[in-house]
Amino acid sequence: SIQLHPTRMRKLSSCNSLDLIEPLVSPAAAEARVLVINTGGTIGMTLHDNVLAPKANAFVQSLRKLPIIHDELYAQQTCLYNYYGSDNTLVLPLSKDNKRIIYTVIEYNPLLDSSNMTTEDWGRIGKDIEKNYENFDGFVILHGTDTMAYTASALSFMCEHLGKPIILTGSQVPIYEMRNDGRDNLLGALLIAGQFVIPEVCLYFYNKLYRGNRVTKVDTGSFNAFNSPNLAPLAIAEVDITINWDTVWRANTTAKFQVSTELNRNVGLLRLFPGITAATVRAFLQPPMEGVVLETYGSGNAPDNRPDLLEELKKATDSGVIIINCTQCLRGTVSASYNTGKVLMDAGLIAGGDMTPEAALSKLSYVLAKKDLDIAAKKKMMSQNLRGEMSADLAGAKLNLSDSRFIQVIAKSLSISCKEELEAIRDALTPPLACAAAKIGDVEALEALKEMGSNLCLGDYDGRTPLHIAACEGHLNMVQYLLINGASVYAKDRYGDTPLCNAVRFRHKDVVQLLRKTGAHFSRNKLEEAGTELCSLAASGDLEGLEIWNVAGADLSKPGYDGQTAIQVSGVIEFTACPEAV
Ligand code: ASN
Repeated sequence: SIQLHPTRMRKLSSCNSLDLIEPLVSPAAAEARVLVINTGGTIGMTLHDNVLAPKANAFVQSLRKLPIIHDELYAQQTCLYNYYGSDNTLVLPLSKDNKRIIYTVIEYNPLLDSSNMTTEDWGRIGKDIEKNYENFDGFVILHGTDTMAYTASALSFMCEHLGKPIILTGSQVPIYEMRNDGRDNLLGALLIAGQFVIPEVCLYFYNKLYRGNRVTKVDTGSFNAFNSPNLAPLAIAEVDITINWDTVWRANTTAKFQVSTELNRNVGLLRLFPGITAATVRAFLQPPMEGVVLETYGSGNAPDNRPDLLEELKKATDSGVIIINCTQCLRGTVSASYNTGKVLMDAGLIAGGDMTPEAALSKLSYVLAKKDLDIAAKKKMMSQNLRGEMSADLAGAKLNLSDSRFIQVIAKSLSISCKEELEAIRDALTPPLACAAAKIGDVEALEALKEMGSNLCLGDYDGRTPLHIAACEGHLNMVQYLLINGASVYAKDRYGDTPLCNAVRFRHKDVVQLLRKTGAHFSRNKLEEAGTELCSLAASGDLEGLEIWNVAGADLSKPGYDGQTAIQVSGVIEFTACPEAV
């Protein structure tokens, strides 16, 4: 808990109303400091000529008169104004948890209707937070509701390695009116920012705290104006303020907080509609466009009978424009369930998961501004979960190990924390996960596992390595990937089988050839015992089987248990020794 600032304690002795201090300032009275940045919005608007517009230099004065928002007596008794040297520092009444939240309001000039916000304004907010980061426990941004979801999303990306709460709020009705939602919203935001270390950019509205990059404005007339369709609120303020700590996002670094104000403005949102012309799409994708969020139908679909459209998209992605596929639906994720979705992936689009278009757009703007990254790295970053803006869809994967998405999801979600326990879980989980990825030939999933530091040579509970599994399934590219990444051709499972034995058993000639090239061979024993098996293949006329054995290095002139060789049994076949076998 934060104690009353010692310097202020000292100053108290020179305060005029010293006689009143004693009962209020006990050493246990914890204080927290919050910086409020008032950027504008309805919360501070008044009517002019019958329309609402921001009113400058009036906000703090009116807060001062609201006892639920400011405790003037405490301020006087503790010399608040003297100490902070200005009258824009106010204090909330004592909270239920015995905390005093002292907040300083800075007001932007001009105050903006949020429809007037630009990326420069986002940068200004970011810089002001950075400048004051160490002096405050939390930050509240007063902002118009119209573009609050965009600002919240953008700030979530711009604020790197964030460790303190930044909460955007505002209102539907000005705080100056009798019935308004501004007071409650401001109060809730201040209480949370001052009392809970939620290291995220959040949005607080109508008793709920949301992750900022998950919200969208859904109502023009209701106090319940925001919705976070794909993520439950981080906190609910009812009788008590209940924080959903399991959902709170944490940066997995020890790096220092910084704000990246570089944003790329050559980005755009394009909403598909039936009958959209290729000319419209072409015009939209013209240079200098660098990143586009394509708002598609349903689970990420577009017409698959419109080669003209698809060609425009493909041309753009080929020339380096990053296009993110996000759904027009309020809730849910894009997935490759339909051919109408697959055609977009084929055209080079990146799946946006369940990101809101606001989050996807500001993420693009942030990622595209990274000068030290090449296009491949930027694309990769766009498909990664940077600040909790997209879900790991565990439910959709139905906890099925043969679903490649599940493996990727596990890999990704395990890598978001740096705790030692998680490393232990990773080490325990990754061998079977790598085997499952090998089974379905999902090289990307294996890459994800490798990136998080997994050893791809480890075997499962039966000692079966990913290479064994890939050899059984005949996934040539997977075998190749594993070999390049250090898998051993000599690994034996609990039955004594090597990947070569497996590839022969399931008759994957190309895999056998590749393993042989890498030095795989049957053991002397196995070669000794092979005669009988070869004879039985010969007896049933199984030429393919014999050929595989031959490629694997078996000697067809080895006699079986009765002294006969496979060649004698079949009578006709002639095999030349496989070149790799020599
Ligand atoms: N037009 C206002 C704004 O976004 C709407 C609001 O704040 N409720 O600034």
